[in-house]
Amino acid sequence: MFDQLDLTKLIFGRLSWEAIPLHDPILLVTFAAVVLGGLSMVGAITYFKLWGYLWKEWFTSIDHKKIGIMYIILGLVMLLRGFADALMMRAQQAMAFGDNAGFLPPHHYDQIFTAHGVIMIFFVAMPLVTGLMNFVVPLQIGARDVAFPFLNNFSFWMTASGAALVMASLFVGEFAKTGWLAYPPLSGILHSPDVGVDYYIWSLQIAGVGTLLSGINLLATIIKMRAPGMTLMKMPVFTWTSLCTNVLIVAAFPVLTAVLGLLSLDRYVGTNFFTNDFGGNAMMYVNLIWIWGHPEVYILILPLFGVFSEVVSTFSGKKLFGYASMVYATVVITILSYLVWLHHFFTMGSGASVNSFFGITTMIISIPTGAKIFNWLFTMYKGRIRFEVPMLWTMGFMITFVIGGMTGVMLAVPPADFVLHNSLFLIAHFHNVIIGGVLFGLMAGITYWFPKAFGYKLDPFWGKCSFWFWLIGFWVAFTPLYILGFMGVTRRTSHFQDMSLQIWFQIAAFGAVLIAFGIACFLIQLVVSFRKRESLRDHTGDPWQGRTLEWSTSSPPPAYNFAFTPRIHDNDAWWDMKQRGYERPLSGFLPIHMPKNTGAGIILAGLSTAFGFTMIWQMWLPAALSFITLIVVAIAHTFNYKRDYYIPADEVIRTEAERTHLLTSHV
Ligand SMILES: [Cu+2]
Repeated sequence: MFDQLDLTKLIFGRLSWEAIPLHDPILLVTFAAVVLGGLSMVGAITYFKLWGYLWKEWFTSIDHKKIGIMYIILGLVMLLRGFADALMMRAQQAMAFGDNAGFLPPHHYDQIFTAHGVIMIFFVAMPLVTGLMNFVVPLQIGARDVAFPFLNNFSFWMTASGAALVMASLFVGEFAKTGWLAYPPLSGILHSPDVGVDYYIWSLQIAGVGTLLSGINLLATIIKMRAPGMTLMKMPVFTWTSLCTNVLIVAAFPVLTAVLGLLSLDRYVGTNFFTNDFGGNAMMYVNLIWIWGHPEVYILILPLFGVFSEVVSTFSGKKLFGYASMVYATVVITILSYLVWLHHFFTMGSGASVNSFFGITTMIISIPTGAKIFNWLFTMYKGRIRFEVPMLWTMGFMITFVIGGMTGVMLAVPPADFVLHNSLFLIAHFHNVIIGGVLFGLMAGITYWFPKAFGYKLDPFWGKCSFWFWLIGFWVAFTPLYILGFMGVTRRTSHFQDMSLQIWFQIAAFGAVLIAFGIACFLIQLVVSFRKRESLRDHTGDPWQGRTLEWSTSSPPPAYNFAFTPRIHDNDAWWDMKQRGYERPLSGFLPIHMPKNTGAGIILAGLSTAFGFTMIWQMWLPAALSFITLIVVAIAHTFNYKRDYYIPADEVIRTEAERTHLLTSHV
């Protein structure tokens, strides 16, 4: 029935040796570097016999603290890749003028700005934000873990799988050349017949499942697993912003899954949802993807608004000003973030009335955001401010983000947007709010909760270096883009004729180098802190005199978080407990019921990666095989009844005694 040719086609599909980019020197060097780096890492792990430890203690862990840390490691690794793309773009744009074509051919440049956007949003910002929420929220609400620990592990590995597919596209085939949102008809099969857009679709679909499941998980956790007494208006602000973020994730990510699903149908089976003919409508894709896209930017920033509230209150030594208005502002932003998506394409020609509606809703969002800024300032007012590193990132955020917000309001005015749409002004604006808001917030949050996770603080000297390089680097890199945008220079251009513009791109490139120093200082900070961990150790569990519940546990907290579920009386639960003269219980401990680690999550995600890869290359037989195996393993896992155990009471007693000794012997 099948001759030799058919069978090879069914097995290997479009995959062939040509898919390996041996012709491209840049990719070849990167390939060699990555293989070398990968091999030495595998070698080191094997040499130090760490595979068993990594598998048992980390890869199969269902502990929210470890999963949170793994998300953050994934985000930081992908930050290096995403930033390498940024450096290449800046270098190309600084040199490609007049006769000089630069070092990146146009199709390679297109892949780089597409990969940069996709990686920074989906595989840097999302994992870092999800990692912070995963680590902190259960500790802040007095819970032992998230609602669905196994699902949490699986969600992480699905996110990592999506990242693996994007990385694979660097060396096998190519990535999309469409921009980070893959607008059709360019992303349709007619204009993008290669595997690039399929890599884009499958990596986001697989990671999207992980994000949606972790959204459901955290939502159920916050709604159902708060300690007694912690009513909604007694929840810490970070937990509130996480709640709203996960509501947005559950409401918005299915739209992304659906629109990418429709695009896949157009590409695989020739439907006409987004084509130029047969009744297709590309603008429907643009509407749908921004109905996800704009809530997405608030999914990213809201948790960091929560971080800033925690940091400002702690380092001002004062209760957060306007707790209730902070909560209401968060809820209002959450609702409004769903009503502004069309500001991304005022130029679609939908008419003055529609544009005015979306312009006004967009401007209104700045009101609750402004309320937050004023609440932080009033918290600092007359506070005893300690300029620790998390507080520096927070103050850098306030200045940078407010300016970014103002340029956002400018773009929300449709006539102004008609001039500035898709110019470098827009690029400067969204980097202004994403770097100034999301990145600065993540750095503040990581530095703030690092001692809780690892038991020692990060070295403040290198922390301050990283902060100042990032802050100055940001303004040096993006101010020229605001100016070039006003001059009408469009985004995504790999070569220029007008020599007078070159100086601005060279300044911007220098700014990017300063940011590179900021990243290097952060990596040095991690290494130096690890080496100096004894002198930086936090013996109190409360290194910053925090106010919320996570600071009541030791650093790092025990696997079960709390031996006794605390009783809550105030949104600053720990502060309130300290005022009430909280005594650590030394007796009455019971065995603690815990879920077991499991390898099912990483195995199912691995099978999903195989399915995605084989679908990208149309290797139908292996695709069918991996899909069937995936289903079989998922069903088999439901029959694994031995999925929990008890920590015996005497082990709890021993752990608590150790920690109480640790906590009290250094008072
Ligand atoms: Cu938007």
